[in-house]
Order: sequence, then C-alpha cells, then structure tokens
Amino acid sequence: MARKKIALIGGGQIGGVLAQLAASKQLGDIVMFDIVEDLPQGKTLDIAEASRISGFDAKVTGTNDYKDITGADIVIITAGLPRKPGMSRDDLLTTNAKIMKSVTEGVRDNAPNAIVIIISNPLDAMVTLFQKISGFPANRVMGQAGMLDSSRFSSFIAWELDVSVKDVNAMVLGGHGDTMVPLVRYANVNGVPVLEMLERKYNDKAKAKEVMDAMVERTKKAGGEVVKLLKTGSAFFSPAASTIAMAQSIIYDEKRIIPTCCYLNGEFGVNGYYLGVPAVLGENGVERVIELSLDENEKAAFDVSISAVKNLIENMGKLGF
Ligand code: TXD
Repeated sequence: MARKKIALIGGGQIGGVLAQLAASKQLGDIVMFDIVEDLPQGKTLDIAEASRISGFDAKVTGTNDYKDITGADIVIITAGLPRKPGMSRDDLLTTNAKIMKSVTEGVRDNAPNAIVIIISNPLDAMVTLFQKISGFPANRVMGQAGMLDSSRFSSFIAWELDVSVKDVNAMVLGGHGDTMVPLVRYANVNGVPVLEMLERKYNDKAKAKEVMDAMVERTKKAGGEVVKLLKTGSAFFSPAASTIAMAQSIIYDEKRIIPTCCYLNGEFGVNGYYLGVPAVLGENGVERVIELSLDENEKAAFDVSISAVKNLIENMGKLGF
C-alpha cells in the first residue's frame, strides 16, 4: 500500500511538531509548505536526518511551492500568527483571514481531494472561511480545538484525583474561545463520575463543586496560561499532538469519537455554522456528529458559545471575507 501524503501548511512551531510526530508514527510522507524561504526545507531536513534514530522511512520534505502538495490526502493548516500575551484569539482575525484566503486557494488548486484539518486561530472563523472559499464538502473540512481543550481538562482531572490520565474521559464542546463548554456532568474516570470522586475525596459537596469549577475555569483559560508563560507565542506541542490523533483516526479509519470543529446541519439545534461537537472521524473525514443531551445549564453555556461564534463570523463578513 502506498504511503499517504500529508501536507503541512505552515512550518512554524506547531508545523514542526506535526512533522516530527507524523514521521515518527509513520502516518505518511510529509511535505511542509511555508512562505518563508528555506524555513520548511531546513526544518524538515533536520527531522529527516533523525530518521535512522527515530526509525521511520517516511519522506519528510519542505517547499515554498504549492505544486509540491499535489495529491495530498490530508492537509493540516497552521499558517497564521499566534497570540501574544494579552491578546484574545479573536484579535488575530484580520491578519489570519488574509493568510487563510491565500492558503485556501493554494490547497484548493493543488490538493482538491484532500481532507483538511485547520488549526489556525481564530479557529471557528478560519475553518468557516476555508470551507467557503474552497467549496470542499463540509465532511472534508474540520478544525482542531476540542481534542486539545478536552486533553487539557482531562489532565487537570487526572492531576487532581491522582489517577492515570488514560482512564479519564472528559469532553469540551463549543467554540475555541473563552466561551468553550467543558462538560462536567459527562466527565468520568473509567465510568465513575468525576464529581462523585471529588465528593468522596473531600467528603464535602460544596468543596467538590468548587474544585470542579476551578478546573473548568483553568481549562477555558489554559491557552492563555501557556501564552503568558511563553511570552513569544502560544502552545505548540499539545495542539500538534491533538491534531495528529485526529489525522490518525482518519488515515487508519479508526472512527474515534473526537470533539471536532465541524459543520452543523441541524445537530445540536445549530444550522449552517462550524462548532465544536463530538464527531466520528474516519476515512471520509467527519463521518457523523454524535448528539448528546444537555441539561439547562449546559444548554445555556452552549448557546453563549454559539452566539460568540456567530458574532465572530459576522465580524469576518464585515471585513470582507
Ligand atoms: O488548538 C488550536 N487550534 C490552537 C491554534 C492552539 C494553539 C495555537 N493555535 C494557532 O495556530 C495560533 O494562534 C496560530 O494562528 C496557529 C499557528 O501557531 P504556531 O505557534 O505554529 O505559529 P508560528 O510558529 O508563528 O507559525 C506560523 C507559520 C509561520 O512559519 C509563518 O511563516 C507561516 O505560518 N505563514 C504562512 N504559511 C503559509 N502561507 C502563508 N500565507 C503564511 N503566512 C504565515
């Protein structure tokens, strides 16, 4: 079987880790595109020269020419500026929409059959823009945010309860912004509700709720916490690892249920918008959305998130995109 071809658009911080992870997991041959001359060539040469040690045969190459992504099965887009301390993701809209427009044209014209995963911020707007300009079917265009937000939430739960993070299942829905919705009620450790474990740990319902609320807040602000510490950019290892899990589910048709920014056609009562919801990812991209019931509070939080995303898309429209 021929190896899959994976094109990475953007060879910055996240692009570099994506290339390294995709190569070491042998997900396919990798071509990294960036507009900065020599950068993708240098980064991929460095990664490729570790192939003997890491033990991969996958080809890893860099380019400044979109023609080299021809025939890509999967395209992962990180092109765009990251946040600086004090900035919100939405502050990146003007600059990154311009970049996304040119990237979309390059991908549309050279890899028209690819499944596309977008990482660039503001995520929900960038995914919407890519789909609109490319005209690709919505099942082939998705964004990564929920996998990362859920992974952050799961890490905090594991650290708090002193259990293996591998046994933690916790999901975050909604937009990739301050209004994201960590689902407390569904969070569990091998089926045992996290809230129940907290109540047993503290033997105090109010304290358990307080600890849970703090983990929810930290999850919502986790991206900013890293930005504040790094000072010169945003998180890059965990976003790359999250996206590789999505790409792997698609390439190997694993059909994992992954919180994904996908196009909603009435699911969750939303029509015609991209939003983070659980979805089955397989060889056809987003194969289906998994609906789940939300209680009054969760629904209210989800509605706030929907409004924030609608607002963002409206602002993008006003900018002419
Ligand atoms: O979970 C998530 N979705 C995210 C998203 C988590 C963290 C960061 N997230 C966003 O990803 C972040 O806010 C940025 O918008 C993107 C990329 O973050 P990264 O940290 O990789 O940024 P870098 O290191 O600045 O890399 C961006 C690269 C850089 O090499 C530029 O030269 C390139 O993008 N770039 C372009 N490539 C192709 N085409 C064009 N037009 C272009 N413009 C810039």
